Amino acid sequence: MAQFDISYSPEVADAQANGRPIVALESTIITHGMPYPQNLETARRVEAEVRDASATPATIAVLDGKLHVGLTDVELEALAKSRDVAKMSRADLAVVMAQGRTGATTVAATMIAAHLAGISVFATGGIGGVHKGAELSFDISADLRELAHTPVSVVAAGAKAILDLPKTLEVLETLGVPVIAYGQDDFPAFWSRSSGLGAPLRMETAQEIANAHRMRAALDLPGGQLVANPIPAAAEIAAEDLAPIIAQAQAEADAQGILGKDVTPFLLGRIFDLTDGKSLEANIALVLNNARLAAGIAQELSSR
Ligand code: PSU
Ligand code: MN
Repeated sequence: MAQFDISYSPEVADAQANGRPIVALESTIITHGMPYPQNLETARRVEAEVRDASATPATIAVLDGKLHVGLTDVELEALAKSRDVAKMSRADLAVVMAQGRTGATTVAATMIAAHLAGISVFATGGIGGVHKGAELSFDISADLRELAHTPVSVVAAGAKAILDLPKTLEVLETLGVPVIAYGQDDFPAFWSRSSGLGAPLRMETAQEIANAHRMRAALDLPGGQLVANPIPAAAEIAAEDLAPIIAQAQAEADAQGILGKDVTPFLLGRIFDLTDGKSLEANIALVLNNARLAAGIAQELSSR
């Protein structure tokens, strides 16, 4: 039998020993979602935001084959600077570990690791979803199936507007994933507060979200919840300003034959260039906002 140990950071081990709230954080956003040095700066700020909200951050990654739940600052910096890090979803996690390689976790792989570590709440930017043209490419993120499978509540600013959002919501419904908009009726679209689509569910407080998380477990239903937290108004980019930029980035991806795992990082990188970095500022603001709400949910879950 293959064996593995989880390597916990001292901070996370301490929180676990004392039953304090913990928020899982992904690492693909660091290695594939943002350029250096903003990726490192953001990762540190997100961790600080979780601490300020009285919870403990657990950034998750595989370093030289070892699954880490919580990174030291030295490890975080090394990861943010490294070049050939694998982007790991459910399919890749065991392979990268068995081969002793280094990999960053997507939403799907972060959920798996968080659950193994007994962590119920996870904050990120945006989840993967159904890509535009999926009826031909079949490109549907493994994040969606993971939400149906693994009991972690994921706080995200909706799904990126580079995706086909109506199809993403349909697949989530088919998979039985609760999609809960926080404090508004509309499903948010990452850089913009509204996608123009209604969210299936709405909640106003972290406590309600925690209660629904517990009730799902009590009913023995597999899977987690998607908590869709709109970007703060001051940081949003209007959907109509972004639409032509997204269309251009998508056209370039198609023309260059970008496929599979490379699609999301390619589109994010082009949108960063085409907005002169404005998309990144919005991205940072929304991740911080999600970290705060996730810490509140983690508080509520640990207070019983
Ligand atoms: N959100 C971001 N930047 C990212 C991602 C999300 O702001 O880089 C990553 C997440 O790790 C997500 C992944 O799980 O993109 C989805 O990739 P794919 O579409 O290949 O499943
Ligand atoms: Mn994909």
